[in-house]
Amino acid sequence: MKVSDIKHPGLVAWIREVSDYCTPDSVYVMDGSVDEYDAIMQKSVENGIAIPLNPEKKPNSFLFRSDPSDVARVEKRTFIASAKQEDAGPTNNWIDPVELKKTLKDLYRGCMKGRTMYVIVFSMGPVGSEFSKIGVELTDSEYVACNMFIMTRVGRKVIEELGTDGFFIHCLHSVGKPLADGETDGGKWPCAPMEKKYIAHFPETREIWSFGSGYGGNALLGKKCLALRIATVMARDEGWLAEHMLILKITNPEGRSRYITAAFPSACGKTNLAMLIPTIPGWTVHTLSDDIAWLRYGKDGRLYAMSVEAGFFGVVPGTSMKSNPNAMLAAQKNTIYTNVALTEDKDVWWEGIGYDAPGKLIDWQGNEWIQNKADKDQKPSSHPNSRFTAPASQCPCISDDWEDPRGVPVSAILFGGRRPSTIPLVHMARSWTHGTFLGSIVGSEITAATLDAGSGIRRDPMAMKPFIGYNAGDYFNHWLKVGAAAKSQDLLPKIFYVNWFRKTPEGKWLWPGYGENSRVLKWIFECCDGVAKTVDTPIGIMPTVDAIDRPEGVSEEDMKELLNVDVDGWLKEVDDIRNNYYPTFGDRLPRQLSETLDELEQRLKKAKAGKCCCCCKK
Ligand code: GTP
Ligand code: SPV
Ligand code: MN
Repeated sequence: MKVSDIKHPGLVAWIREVSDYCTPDSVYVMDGSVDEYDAIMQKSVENGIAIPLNPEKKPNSFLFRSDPSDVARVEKRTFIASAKQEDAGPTNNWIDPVELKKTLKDLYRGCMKGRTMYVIVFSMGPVGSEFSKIGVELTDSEYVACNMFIMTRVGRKVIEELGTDGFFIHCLHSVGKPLADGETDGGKWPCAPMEKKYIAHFPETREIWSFGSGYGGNALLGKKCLALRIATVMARDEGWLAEHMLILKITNPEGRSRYITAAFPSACGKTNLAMLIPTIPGWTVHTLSDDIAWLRYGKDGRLYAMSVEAGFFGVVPGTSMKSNPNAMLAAQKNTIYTNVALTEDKDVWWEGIGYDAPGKLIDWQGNEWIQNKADKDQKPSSHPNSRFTAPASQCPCISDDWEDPRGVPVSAILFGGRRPSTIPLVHMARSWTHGTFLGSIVGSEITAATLDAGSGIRRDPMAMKPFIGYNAGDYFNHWLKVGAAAKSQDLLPKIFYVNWFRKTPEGKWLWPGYGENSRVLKWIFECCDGVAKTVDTPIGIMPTVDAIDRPEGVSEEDMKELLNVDVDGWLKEVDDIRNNYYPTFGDRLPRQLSETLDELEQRLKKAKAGKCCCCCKK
């Protein structure tokens, strides 16, 4: 399509302004057709950036290898440029928006020379849903254009929906590598050096300016930039929630379903839980989203979650027919692989795929790689953050209502992270406020190798630390306000804190995880029905030791350990929250949260003194 096919004067003017400034060789408006996708991908193949995979093994699929400096989101180079610094808050990098725009304009001048500028008109959420948001990404990257085609709804139908004066979020992106006359990428992934990368958000004007990175959430601007950072700001203003959550449907043996959302930090198991195959007979799970959910009240007063993406950008290493067959099957065709290894017969391979490397490989950096199991220090063939991009519709367990424009009514919200100790397998909040408190203290324990002086835990509130587009204290307050706006507290989802990552002192998993997590989902389902076996404890409502059937390999002792209330561990936790964590929010921290912390401490102290009224089963 051509720019003259667009009937929205505001959009046309912006496209002209950007193309005059960034000086691409040509401008191309995506219509969203498959032929167009093929043609754009072909261009990457000709540039040597994309490698077509064996059509008998992975039909219509391609491998990209990025630059070693451009392999993941870069939080250090991500900015919330609100007019006032205090509105960006303690969890964000801030630069004055006027200054940042000036810096970026200098970088953007002429930055698309030698390239095509793609106009991607996209919808986050099903096209036509009153809850969806339209964005327009202008990018000089074929990789981004093809990924956006899979991850979002793109092209003609969205352009029609936008009409002549519809609102859209301006998303500007450049890889930051202009080409000299006659120069090509020559097989080298284009990007700018780290100090020139900027992932910039202007929340008041709902704009995103990204420069210098072509990878993932830095460049596919519909995902973390729009559907989380900018969306959190819109959600605050409009009374809803934009969250880093999967959405799943779980159905019991009688055929009754409930919807559950879950927020875990990056690389902590959302894709795996969303596509889980229950090990308990008669239960099934279907997927609606593996990363992002938008939640708002329906007319019936219940909270509804809408899936906003159209594809999965999933972590590859560790994915196998054993750990996540649904993800494996979703990524068999029409898939983009990034930074995995290539086999001699042009298939892909990675660590944890479930079988040995077949012969000589080319690793993610383009070097020959032969598996040597004796060498425990061998560098992996695939980058730990290598990813697959696959259409959600190809997932065998996709839920038939995943594109419902109203979303689905949520029964339970789960928070979780990697916590080798202290946090039990599961506990339930007493109320929405208590649940908001639990979300606010989510953390993932980090290894000794990671530099994070102090507690050894990276707090990641609601799994949203890198994605809250405004002051995190205000965000907590917004959560409380949404809860208080419920027609009745009984209509609200119940909130749970889960932890699949408990370890023994020897460092072995105490809980097998993956499909076995269905046992915990069953207990959560029963809690929603009001029939679960529960016990009141100082930290919240927990399963009795016999409430959850034990998986093979988990002894009764293990189960007791998994469900134990570690009073001393929790008192340390309280101490860390009170002294190191909550003070970072200053006077923006809602009073209800510090009161909930006080209450928790009192309950724990009572239990320690042996005066606990409720749980002391030990
Ligand atoms: P993002 O896409 O980065 O947001 O990640 P995610 O939250 O979707 O994480 P994902 O499901 O891709 O899992 C990340 C890693 O955690 C993989 O290596 C998984 O194998 C591992 N993992 C997932 N679920 C479990 C579990 O229940 N137990 C254990 N031990 N590991 C798990
Ligand atoms: C995450 O980091 O949470 C992801 C990958 O889902 S990215 O899209 O790169 O943000
Ligand atoms: Mn994610």
